[in-house]
Amino acid sequence: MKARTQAAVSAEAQIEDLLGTETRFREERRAYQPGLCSALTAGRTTTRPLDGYELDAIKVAREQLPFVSQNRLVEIIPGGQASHQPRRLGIVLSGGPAPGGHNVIGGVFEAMTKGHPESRLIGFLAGPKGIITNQHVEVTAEMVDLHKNSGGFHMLGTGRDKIDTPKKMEQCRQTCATLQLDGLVVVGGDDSNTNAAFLAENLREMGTQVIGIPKTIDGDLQVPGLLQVPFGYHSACMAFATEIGNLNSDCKSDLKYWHFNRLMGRSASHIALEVAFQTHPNVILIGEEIEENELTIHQVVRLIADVVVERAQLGKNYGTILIPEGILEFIHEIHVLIIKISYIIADYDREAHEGESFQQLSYEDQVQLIDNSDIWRDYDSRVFLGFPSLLQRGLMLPRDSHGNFPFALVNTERILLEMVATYLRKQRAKGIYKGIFRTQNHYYGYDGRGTFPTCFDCDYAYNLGQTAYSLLANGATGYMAAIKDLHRPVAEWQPLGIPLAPLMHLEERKSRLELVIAKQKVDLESPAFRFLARERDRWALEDHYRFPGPIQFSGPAADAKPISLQLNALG
Ligand code: FBP
Repeated sequence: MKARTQAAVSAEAQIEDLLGTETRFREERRAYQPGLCSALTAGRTTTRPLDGYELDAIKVAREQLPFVSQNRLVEIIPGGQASHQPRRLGIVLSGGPAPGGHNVIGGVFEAMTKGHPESRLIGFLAGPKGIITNQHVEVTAEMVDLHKNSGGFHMLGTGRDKIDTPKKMEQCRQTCATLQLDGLVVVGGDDSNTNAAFLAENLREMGTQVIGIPKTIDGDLQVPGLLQVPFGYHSACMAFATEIGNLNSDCKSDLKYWHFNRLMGRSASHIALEVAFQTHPNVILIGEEIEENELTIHQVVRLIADVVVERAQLGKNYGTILIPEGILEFIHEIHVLIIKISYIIADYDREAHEGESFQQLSYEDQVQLIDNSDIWRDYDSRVFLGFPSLLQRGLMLPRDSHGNFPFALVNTERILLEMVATYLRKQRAKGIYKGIFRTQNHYYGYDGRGTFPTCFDCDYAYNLGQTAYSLLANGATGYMAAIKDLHRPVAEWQPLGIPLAPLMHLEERKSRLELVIAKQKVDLESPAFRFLARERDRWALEDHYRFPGPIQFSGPAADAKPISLQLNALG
């Protein structure tokens, strides 16, 4: 009887082991202790101005952010008298998830409790909305431990709310006053750090300091010479590269398919660039280059089709193609229509009665409304009607709360694939193309955003959290925490406070010019891009595929860093 009970218990334990949510891998990742740069290991730090970089705020930023626009670039060094009284800090995760977010929370938590064990960290739920509506939890050591080195933002959740009205700002002020916060850490991309700058300006008098943290898998939050990449970029790129490497392996084996792969990255093509270095695809589109060369969508289609035709002549009817999801923004005729339609939508929604909106109109009525608009020319209609219907409908999709176009929801890879197929049919009729064009299309985005962070991102995010605390302890507000020299070993990383105001420019959003943090596009003069330009013809025709395999967490490949970052550091 006793033996049977023991057997039942052991079977239960085995079942729990097999079906429980706690995996061995997760347990093992939790045991990893991120490295800390030497400037932060002592605990006590001070800030000092860092000269040699031009960071000037534009006039509108000086007018709208009179206090925080006076900030100067600072570096953090050991020593000093930074006060370590008990602190009450808030933290919010904002925008799309990026691997490493939980380590930012861990970094802030460890630094502040090391500073004073009675310090408290308040985590706002579901993004900025959590501050506006005062939805929060207190972050505990157990929560930090449980989520250490894990992907996603699920400890607190996230959201894309914009703090863009006096009412919402007042609600944030009230929340910070009620919770008696002396500091707030905003983890996010360009839009969230824009929120951070305005919060810093508005919460200053009540004594709540605000620090932003550079996050986005898109890689476009950069400051030349000071911030090479935001956290999350490396992990997402590696997750995508694993998949593309696997497709390289598959298509090279059964020689049958052309794989059209769209990669996330709303605007700039940084992700596609890094994944290209990791995998050596046959075709890679870089939006910034398309813009520079003023290519039309038909020329982009030709660019792909020419490689398909050339490879067919070599008997290769297979290959991999990388398409950045933001590519449409860089094709002039499409970009113009995106801006005009965004303007018309924003205008309509502003004037609409309660409960009505552009999105509630039928597609036919939407097209009619656009056609009737003063800013819509006959030429625009001709361009619009010349697009495949998938693209026409995509252009009408609802913009997000910041007015951004939802590139993630447009099947650009399918649109291009169909246009390439049409073009190849014509080439076949002319006797130019004699190959077989069988295709598969894929989209990699949300999967990579949720991956486990690479060791690089674990370390990086943890150091950013510690840097944010250090800036707060030194009285800073209106700064973005950053780490310089990421291509060097962790111990040599240099923590910084970059003033937010000089990173801002005026951008058309919801039919108005708004002051927002500027996205950094791929620099066509950068060493990384020049290496790509040198190598890609070879990748097009030879099968020079690279198979990076899954993200490595131990062994010699565990300390890998983005290849593009390292190429740029070579100068
Ligand atoms: P962040 O800039 O907030 O980090 O988000 C970037 C991103 O992941 C883009 O790559 C993608 O286009 C977009 O978010 C998708 O947004 P959503 O999560 O709203 O679908």
